[in-house]
Amino acid sequence: AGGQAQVQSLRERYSVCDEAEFSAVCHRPKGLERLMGQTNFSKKELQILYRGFKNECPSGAVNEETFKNIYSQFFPQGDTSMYAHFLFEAFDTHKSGSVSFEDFVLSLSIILRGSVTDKLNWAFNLYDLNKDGCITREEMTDIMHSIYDMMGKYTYPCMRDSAPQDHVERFFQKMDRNKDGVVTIDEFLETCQKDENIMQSMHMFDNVI
Ligand SMILES: *[C@@H]1O[C@H](CO)[C@@H](O)[C@H](O)[C@H]1NC(C)=O
Ligand SMILES: [Ca+2]
Ligand SMILES: [Ca+2]
Repeated sequence: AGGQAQVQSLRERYSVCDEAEFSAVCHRPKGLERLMGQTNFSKKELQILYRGFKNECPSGAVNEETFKNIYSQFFPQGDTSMYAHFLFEAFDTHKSGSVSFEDFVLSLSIILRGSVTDKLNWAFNLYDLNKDGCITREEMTDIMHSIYDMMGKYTYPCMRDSAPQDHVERFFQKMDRNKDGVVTIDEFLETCQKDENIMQSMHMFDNVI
C-alpha cells in the first residue's frame, strides 16, 4: 500500500503528460516489455514514472544535482545534500555518474515492490558506502548524520547531538554478530530477517523516495 501511495505522490508531483514522447524513448516495444519483465511495475506505472523522470531530467539521465534538487523539495527544513549523494551512488549501479531511466526504475522496483531480501540487499549496498562488501562504523556514522541532517532541527527540535552516534552503536550491537567491527551482508540479512522492527527503526525506506 505504501508503494501505491508513493507512486501516486510521484504522479501528483509530475504533471507533464506526453504519451508520444514516452513511446519515442521506449521506441522498441521490446524496451518497455523488457522493463515490465524486469520490474514489478505495470505499463501504466512505467509511463507515470517516465513522465516524472523526463520532467526532472529532459536529457534522459539523472545526475547527482537532480537528486539533491528533488530531495531539497521534500525536506526543505533540512540539509539533504549528503543523503542525496549516498542515494545517488546506490542508484548509479554502473558508476557512470548518471542514472538512466532503466537504472532508476530497476532500483525503484526493488524499493517499492521487491521481496524483503531484495530490499535488504539494496539497503546494505546503500549503507556500504565504498561498496567493498562490509559496513564499517564510519560508514554508518556518515549515513546517520546524513539522515539526521536531512530531517532538520525543526523536525526534531529536542534531539540530542549524540543521537546519530547512539543509533550507530545500537546498529552494531545488533548486527555485528561476530564482533569483528564490521557488518557483512550475511550478518545484516540474518539480523533483519529475525527482527522486523529494525527496518522501521532504521528509517530504511521511508526516506528513500
Ligand atoms: C518482484 O516481486 C517479487 C515478489 O515479491 C520479487 O521476488 C522480485 O524480486 C521483484 N522484482 C523486482 C525487480 O522488484
Ligand atoms: Ca564498506
Ligand atoms: Ca561482523
